[in-house]
Amino acid sequence: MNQIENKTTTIKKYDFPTDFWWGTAASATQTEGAAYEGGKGPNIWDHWYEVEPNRFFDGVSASVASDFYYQYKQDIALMKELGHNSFRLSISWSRLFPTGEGTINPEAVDFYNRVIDALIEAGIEPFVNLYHFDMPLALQEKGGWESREVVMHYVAYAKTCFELFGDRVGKWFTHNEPIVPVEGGYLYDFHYPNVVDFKRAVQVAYHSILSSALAIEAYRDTRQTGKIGIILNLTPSYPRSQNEADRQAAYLADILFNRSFLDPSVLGTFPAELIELLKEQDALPAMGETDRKKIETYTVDILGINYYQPRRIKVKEHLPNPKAPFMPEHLFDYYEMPGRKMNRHRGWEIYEKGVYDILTNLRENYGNIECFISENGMGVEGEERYRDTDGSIQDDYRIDFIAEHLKWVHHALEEGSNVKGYHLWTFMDNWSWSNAYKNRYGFVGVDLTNQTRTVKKSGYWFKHLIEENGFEG
Ligand code: BGP
Repeated sequence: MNQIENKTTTIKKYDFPTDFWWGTAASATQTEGAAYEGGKGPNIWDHWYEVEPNRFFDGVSASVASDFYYQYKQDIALMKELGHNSFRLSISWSRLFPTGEGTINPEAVDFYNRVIDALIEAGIEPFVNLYHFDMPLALQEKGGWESREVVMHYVAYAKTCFELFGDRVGKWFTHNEPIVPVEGGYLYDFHYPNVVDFKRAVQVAYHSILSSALAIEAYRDTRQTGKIGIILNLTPSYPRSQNEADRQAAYLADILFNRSFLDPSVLGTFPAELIELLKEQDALPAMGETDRKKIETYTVDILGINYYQPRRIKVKEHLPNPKAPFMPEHLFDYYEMPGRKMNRHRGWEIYEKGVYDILTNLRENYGNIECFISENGMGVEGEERYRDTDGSIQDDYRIDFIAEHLKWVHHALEEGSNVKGYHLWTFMDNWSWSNAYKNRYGFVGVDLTNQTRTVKKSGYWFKHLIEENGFEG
C-alpha cells in the first residue's frame, strides 16, 4: 500500500454535536490588570506580592496582567474572529466589593456589564465563575475560608452577582478548582496565606463546599432559569500495578483529591472512607444537620472539568515519621511511569486518555451529569523561539495536544457521555499566580512590553475546527 492510500484509510473525521460549546476560559486576576484602579480593593494576590515579591516568577505582579480591563473590546472582537461561541470569565470579588462585603463598587458593575454585553453582542455566551482563587484581603484578615462569617459574605456576593447580571448570564459557576486554594494556601505553600496544616486545610475545603451549596440555594431562590455548577480539576488516579496495596493507595488519593469535592458537589454526600480518614486524623469539621441538608439538597446542574494531568500512585514504601504532622502523602507515593509523555515545561504528564476516563466515570457513577471540559491546555516556556518569520508562533505541539484530547472526548460522546463543550485554557497568555508569565497557554500571544496580541497558529486551527464543528486526524 502506498503512503497516500495508507493516509486515506487511517484519517478519521471527528464530528461534534451542532450545539457543542467551543471557546476558552480565563479568570479576573489573571487577565484584568487594573489591580489598583477602578475602585478595586486588594485581594490576597496583591497583598502577597507586596510582602513577598520574590515568590513570583521574574518578580512580575498581577497589577497589569493582560490588560483585559482596558482592552476587553478588542479581545472580545478577537474571540469572535476565532469563532468562539462561549467564553468563561470570573468576577473579581474585591472589584465588586472592595472589602468583600458592604458597599458595591459602581465602576465594577459598569465594567462587568460592559464585558457581558460585548460578549453577547459578539454571539459569545458568557459563562461566569464567582471565585477563582482571589479572596478579598479584608476577608482573608477575618480568616478567609476558615471562617463561617466569610462563607456568608461569599453567599451575599454571589446573590448580588445573580441579581446584577443574571438577566443575561445563564451559566454560573460557584468556584474554580476549590481544592487548589486548599492545597496551595493550607498544605503545600504555593498560595497565600502559606499555611501548612491538614486540619485547617480540611476546614477550608469544607467551607468552600458549603459555600457552593449555599450559593446554589441563593441562585434557585432567584427563580432565574439558567444553570449553576462548579468547576473541578479532576486528576484520575492510576495505580502502579493491580496489586491490592497499589490499588488501595490510588483509591485513597482519588478520595482525597477528586471525590472530596466531586461527591458532595454532584451527589450531595461525602465518601464514607473520607469521613473515617478525617476522624482518624482528628480533622473532621463540625458539620451541623442544617449544613448537611443544604449540601445534600443543593447539588450542581452542571460540572466543569479541568483536566491537565493524571496521578500515578504506588503504595507507600517508607512509612512517615509517626510524630510528623499528617499530610495526604503519608498514605501513598507518587511514581513516574516509565515512557510517559511529558510537558517538560510544566513538569506535567500528558495522558490524553485521562479525559475519557473522567467522562466515563461521570457517566457510570455520577448519573451522567451534564458536563464540559472547562480547562485543558499546554503551558510552554519561551514560546518566542517558535516564532516564524511571518511573526506568528508555530505552536504545533498545542494543536496536537488539543486534537489528541478531543479524540478521547469524541470517543466518550460516542459512548453516551453528557459532555457539552470544550474550553481551552486559555484565550490569551496570562498571569498565572506565582508562575506569573513563565508558561504561555493562550491561542493568542501577548507581548508584555506593549500589550499587543498576535494569534498563534493554534488559534487559527481552532477557528477552522469550530467552523467545521470537528476535525480530521
Ligand atoms: C489551573 C487554573 C488556572 C491556570 C492553569 C495553569 O489550575 O485554574 O487559573 O493557572 O491551571 O496553571 P499554571 O500556569 O500554574 O501551569
